[in-house]
Amino acid sequence: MTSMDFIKKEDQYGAHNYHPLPVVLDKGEGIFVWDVEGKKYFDFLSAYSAVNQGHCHPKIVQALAEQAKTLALTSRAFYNSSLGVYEEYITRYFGYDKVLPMNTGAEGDETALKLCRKWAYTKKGIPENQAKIIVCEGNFHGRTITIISMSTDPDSYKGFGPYTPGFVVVPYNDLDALKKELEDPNVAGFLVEPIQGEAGVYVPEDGYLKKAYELCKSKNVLFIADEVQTGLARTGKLLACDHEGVRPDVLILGKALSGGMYPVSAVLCDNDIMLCIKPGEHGSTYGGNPLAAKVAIAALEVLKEEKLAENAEKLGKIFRAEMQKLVDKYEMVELVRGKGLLNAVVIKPTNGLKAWDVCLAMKENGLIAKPTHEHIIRFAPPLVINETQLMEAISIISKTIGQLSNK
Ligand code: IF1
Repeated sequence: MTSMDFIKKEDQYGAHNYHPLPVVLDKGEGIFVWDVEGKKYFDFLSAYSAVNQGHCHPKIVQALAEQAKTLALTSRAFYNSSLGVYEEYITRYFGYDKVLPMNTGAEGDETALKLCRKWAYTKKGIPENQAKIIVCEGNFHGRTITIISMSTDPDSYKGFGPYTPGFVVVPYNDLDALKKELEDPNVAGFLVEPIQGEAGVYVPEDGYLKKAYELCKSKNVLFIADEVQTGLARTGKLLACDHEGVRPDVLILGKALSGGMYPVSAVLCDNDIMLCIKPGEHGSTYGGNPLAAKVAIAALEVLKEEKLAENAEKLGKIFRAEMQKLVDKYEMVELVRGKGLLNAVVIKPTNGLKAWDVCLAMKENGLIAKPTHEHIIRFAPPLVINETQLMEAISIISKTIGQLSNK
C-alpha cells in the first residue's frame, strides 16, 4: 500500500477530527521518522512534546516489553508491585509528598481541577459549589467538556455547550488582571501553562510566573502549573517553572512522562492538598497501572542520564539564533520565539503562501512540523538531537524559506 492508500483508508473509516499533514509515518527512531515509501524526515513536532526522549528509545521500549510480559493491568482494586515503587520515584524526582497517577494530559488537568475544588471546600472554607478557578486567555489544557469550558478558542469550545461553570479568564502575562481577580475570596486556584504551547509558544515576560505565584500565595490560592507540554526538559530545565524558581502547589505532567511509549500523566502535590480526595472519589481503570509505572520510571531516568534539559537549553539558543538570521533575511519570517527546544516561527503570508505551505515544502525537503493556528509553525524536535543534526535541520528550514521566498 502507498501513502495515498493509507490516507484514503483513514478518510473512509476514521473520524475527521484532524487535518494531518499528508505524510504517512511507518517507522521512528530517535529524531527521525520514515514514511511508507521509506523517505526519512527530521521529526520537528515530537508528537507535541511527547517524544522528548526520541522515538522508540531502547531503554523505554525494554521497560515496556519486560513489564508487558509480566503484568500489564490490575486496576486499583488491588495493590501491585510497580505502583508504589514508581510513586516513590516520581515524588522524590520532583520533590512532592504524593502523586495521583492518570493517563492523558486532559485527565491530569481534570484531576488538578477536582483537587483544587475539593481543597477549596474542605481546607480554604469556600462555600460548596462556589469555587472559582482563574485561567488565561489562549489556554490549552485538553479536549474534555470541562476543559473546553475554560477555553477562549472557538475551535475548541464552539458547539459543545452547555459549559462547566466556575472559571474566570484573565489575559496571559498580565499580573494586574490576575491581582484584580484574586480579590474574590471564592477563588481557589490559578491554572496556567508556564509557556502557552498551542496558542503559539507564548513565553511570558521574565518574572511573570514568580510574581503570579506570590500573588496567589498572598490570597491562599493554589498555583497550578500545566507542564504537560513544557515540562520534562522541553524548555531547557526539568520544568519550565524552574526557570523562575517557582514550585507549583499542583504540578500536572503528561506526554513525555512516557517518552511517547504509552499514555501516562500525573498530578503531584503535597499531603494537605492531595489527601482532600478520599478513597473512591477519583481514579481511572488504567491510572497507575504497572506498565505505565515502569515506562514512566524509564522515561524519567533517560531525561537525567542523557542530560536532555541541558541539551535543550544549549541547542535552543542555537536554533533561535539561526532562525533570527532568517528573520533578518526574509520578509516571510516575521519572528522567532521560545525557550529551550520549544520554539515557534511566525510566518508572514507571502506570494499567497502561509505556514501550511511552508510545512508542505519542508516535508518535501525532509523535515516535518505543523502549524499551530494559521501563521505560526512550532518547531520542537526530540531533545536527543545533537548539534550537527540540528544544523542540518536548520539548513532544510532555511532552504525551504529561500525556495518559497523566491517564487
Ligand atoms: C490534540 C494542541 C498541543 C497540552 C497541555 C494538556 C494537554 C495538552 C499544555 C492535554 C495536549 C496536545 C493535544 C493534541 C495536540 C496537542 C496540542 F495542539 F492540541 F494544543 F500540544 F499544543 N495540557 N496537547 O498541550 O493532553 O489529553 O492530549 O494527553 O488534541 O490535537 P492530552
